[in-house]
Amino acid sequence: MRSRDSAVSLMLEAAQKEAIETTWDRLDAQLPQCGFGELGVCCRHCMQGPCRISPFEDGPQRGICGATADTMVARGLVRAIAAGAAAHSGHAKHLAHTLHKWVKGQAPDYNVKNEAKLRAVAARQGISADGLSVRELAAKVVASVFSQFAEGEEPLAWAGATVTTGRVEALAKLGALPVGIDSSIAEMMHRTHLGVDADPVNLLLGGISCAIADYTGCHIGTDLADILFGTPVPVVSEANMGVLKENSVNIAVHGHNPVLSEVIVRIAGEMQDEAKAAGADGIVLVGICCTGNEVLMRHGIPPVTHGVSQELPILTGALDAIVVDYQCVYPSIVEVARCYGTKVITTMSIAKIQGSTHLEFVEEDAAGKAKEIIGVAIEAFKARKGRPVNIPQVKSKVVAGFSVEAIVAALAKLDAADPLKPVIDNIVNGNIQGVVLFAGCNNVKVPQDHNYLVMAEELAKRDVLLLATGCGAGAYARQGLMTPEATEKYAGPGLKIVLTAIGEANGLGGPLPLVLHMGSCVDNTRAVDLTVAIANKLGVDIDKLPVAASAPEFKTEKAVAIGTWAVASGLPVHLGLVPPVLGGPQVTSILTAGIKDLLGGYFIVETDPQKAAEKLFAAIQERRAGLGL
Ligand code: BF8
Ligand code: SF4
Repeated sequence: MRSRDSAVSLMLEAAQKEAIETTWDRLDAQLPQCGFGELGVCCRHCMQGPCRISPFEDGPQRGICGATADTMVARGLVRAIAAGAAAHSGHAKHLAHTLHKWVKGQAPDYNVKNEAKLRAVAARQGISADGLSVRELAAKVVASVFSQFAEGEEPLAWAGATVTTGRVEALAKLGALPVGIDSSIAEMMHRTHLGVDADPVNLLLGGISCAIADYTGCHIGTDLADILFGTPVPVVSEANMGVLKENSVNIAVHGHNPVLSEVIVRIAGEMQDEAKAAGADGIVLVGICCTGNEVLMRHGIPPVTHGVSQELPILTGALDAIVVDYQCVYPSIVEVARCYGTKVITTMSIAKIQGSTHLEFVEEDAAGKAKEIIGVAIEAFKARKGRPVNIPQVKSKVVAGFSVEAIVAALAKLDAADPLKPVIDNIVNGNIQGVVLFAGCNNVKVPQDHNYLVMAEELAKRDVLLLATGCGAGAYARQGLMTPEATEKYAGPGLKIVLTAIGEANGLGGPLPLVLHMGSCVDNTRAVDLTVAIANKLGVDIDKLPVAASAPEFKTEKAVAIGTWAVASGLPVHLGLVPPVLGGPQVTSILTAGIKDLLGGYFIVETDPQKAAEKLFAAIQERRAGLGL
């Protein structure tokens, strides 16, 4: 089985019939994958290499420079964290520059859509708003953001202000509080160069520090997106390929940053008549990956697919354009698109793909660029009109939009004076056993969505409250688990009581969805905010709470960075694939055991999703016992 998603399975059959190569075919062509790489014991950090460490005693045990297996494994891992941090914080920096351009009057298509969030973020960061206009206050917030990237001398203020004081102290004790996002990334590149840091323990501590830099970038990304585009509130939509419409101009937005897609959403609304003039019923906008999450959360734009299956909506023959920004965009979409007349439009100077159409996006003329992009899609529709399409009639209802603000507002309907109290009371009385955040990607090595589904069903049955972000949220959206109906079907009795009480207090006439969609991958920080609020209210640190995270099908370096900061924040973190560390016994033991004594969090590696759910539930029970529950 390649996927649990029936739309994906149908499209894979079509791919086979039409001899279209997909990511699954390319995995097959790669097999068997390199055993040294899988264990993390190959190194190309200098031109004397590549060096490999033999898993057998009679083979080489050191690289040419003398690096051991643990050194190689640790260096590889922390470089992955640095790359993830560079990606997330590049995204955050892009938002900061957009807000900065608006401050300077150079980005007329943007605005501070959520002044309350701007004020809340400023207050949290100790920025006085006294006597300032919105623009002046935004300028101060932007300056504060830029200071987080620079070469500082103080620990990152945006991290310090958003976690518990206990976390700050625990990280400070380890010397793992970064002083600048960019400097932290650069330092990891320095330390992993030939002949610098060879101590695996020291490298891992550096990796944790860099992961905190990643967290800071993610948090900035979420804060600024909310300020510019609004904080999500619950929204009902649909997910999967059945949302495409034969006689509409179908446009997918793909990548991560809402800077472009937000404007496309607005301009698509304004260009419906132009689409109709071209003979279409209108424009249907859909999302892929985290750009899709961003526009689902804020506008109810339906996600069409995620991650590993991103080539497949093209095979419907109905997709007129895929507009991409950056991250997680497979270059192969251009090859598939060629066969179906779909236009792949790249928009960022740092992310081009040969064979695509490049329309460089600039914030100074965002609406103009969006019009140009949608115009290309309308032309593609005209060329496609009349050709047969193959749209799988598969789609699910999805209720998304659960920012912390939205969750607190929903809880306030139960207890206006003390909104967190109902959650805490129900954790104490056992109706809610704990909370698990599902994060991360799909990975072609796992049947798509399988681990997510097995684990959610098992944990829900055991009364665990489920949150999700990224392609994990996408999996649950496509599979119908973000609905009240899924709560009725899968939630254990205690969880059902709580989700129903909140839903009914909010006039939904039924429960909240089984899995709460908290947004894109940078929005994992929303889950941290919720956890920190609960920890602070209880007066305990995060590492005592019955809260855990899982990345059951993780893929990217960004996911490695997030997993590491989730551990650093004190959570047990499940990984559903084996990361390339097993060749380094010391590193493996630190990540799965030793780190628990230092930070409370640790990795649980378990490829069997049923066993993984049991292990996470056991971790939750251990913490409940620690709290005397
Ligand atoms: O940032 S979950 S495949 S799309 S990395 Fe990428 Fe992974 Fe999807 Fe979003 Ni996150
Ligand atoms: Fe080999 Fe050392 Fe160079 Fe890596 S850094 S390639 S282990 S010589």
